[in-house]
Amino acid sequence: MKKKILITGINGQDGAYLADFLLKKNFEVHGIIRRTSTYKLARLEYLKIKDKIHFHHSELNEDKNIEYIIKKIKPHAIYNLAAQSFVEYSFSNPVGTFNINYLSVLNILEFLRREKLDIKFYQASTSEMFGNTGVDMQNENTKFNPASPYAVSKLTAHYLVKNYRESFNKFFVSGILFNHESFLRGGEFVTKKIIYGLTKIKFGSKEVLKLGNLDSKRDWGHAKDYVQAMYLMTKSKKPDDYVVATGETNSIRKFIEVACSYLGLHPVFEGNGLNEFCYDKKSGKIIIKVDKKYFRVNELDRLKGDSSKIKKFLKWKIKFKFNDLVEDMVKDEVNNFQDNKKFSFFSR
Ligand code: NAP
Ligand code: F7E
Repeated sequence: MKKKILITGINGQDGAYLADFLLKKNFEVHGIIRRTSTYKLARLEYLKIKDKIHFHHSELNEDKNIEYIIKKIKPHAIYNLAAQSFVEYSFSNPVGTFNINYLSVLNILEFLRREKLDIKFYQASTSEMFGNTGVDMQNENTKFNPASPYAVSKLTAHYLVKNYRESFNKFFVSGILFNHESFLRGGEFVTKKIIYGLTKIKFGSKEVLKLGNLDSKRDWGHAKDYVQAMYLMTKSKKPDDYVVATGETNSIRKFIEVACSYLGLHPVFEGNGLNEFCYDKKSGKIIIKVDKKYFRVNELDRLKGDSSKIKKFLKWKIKFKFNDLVEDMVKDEVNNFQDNKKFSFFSR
């Protein structure tokens, strides 16, 4: 009989890639989705796996419903990927963010403990928990200094998972994942926004792409590599927390330059701060402008992860380096444009 897996947030970027990965490993994949007024299964359709998944309906904070679903399926493992995952939005809705990202996690862990259910639990922790650290590379021993309500909500959930593991001898783990991207990334996140916006310009749009802080730096990897790390953590003999990152950091400006190189655009940046803009040397047209609207109340300036632990103990390997990631995102975006923008992952 196939082992059953339950994924919350299955129609998000990571949920879709993880479901695809686990189906290929012959697991029976169950996923929780919530009802929305617009169609939301595009990622699972893009990967051609929608019909292979067993769907269950619930908001993550509908405690009784979630408990019912877990009891009915009795999965081998739960991957908790559902979250209010947009950092910027968490400043305007901290209560909602905390509700989903922390309280819902507490309810699931408490249910597993109370009911003595022997189910492995994976929690989607994040490099945002580090905040501005002042150290070159962040690893499992780096002090946390969260800089947004999102980061605080994730850090409290992270500590909860650790506390339950240590107090009740449970197989509960957290992956501290640095930014990971793909064609399936939500349209509000900066990498997708840049690639989509520049591809649109390449295909003839006169629109100017508006962005915020071009100086902030992130350690960007590919979501396909990172879902493999999630699986390795749940497969390992001993439950533990691991940092997952590429070890390379780049600015938003650099991301734009590399994306332009794959799209055949020639970006030239001029001006400073809020007056900075970028034009295409070949056409002379302005393609990007900095806009105050996209700056954050509190910014996390720079992230660079040290993933030696997972590489050493779980033999995790990276396939996509920074340039490979950008190239892959551009390739898939261009294909989608040529296919009349069949797939869309924009929430607003
Ligand atoms: P994502 O694309 O935003 O997906 C999040 C998923 O959570 C979506 O399917 C969403 O459903 C679901 N969700 C949100 N609120 C919910 C609720 N109240 N009830 C039920 N489902 C709800 O995020 P992702 O990039 O795949 O990330 C997956 C997880 O990893 C998240 O927990 C995120 O915080 C964390 N993380 C991400 C990164 C990264 O760089 N991608 C790095 C570190 C950690 P709808 O589609 O219906 O909105
Ligand atoms: O911002 C800057 C922005 O929204 C990255 C989530 O998956 O990764 C993600 O969080 C940087 C920030 O991702 C725009 O100020 C400039 O410095 O793409 P982002 P994030 O905030 O790093 C972590 C690991 C998670 O856990 C989260 O769930 O880009 N930036 N201009 C901009 N950002 C956005 N969104 N839009 C802009 O126009």
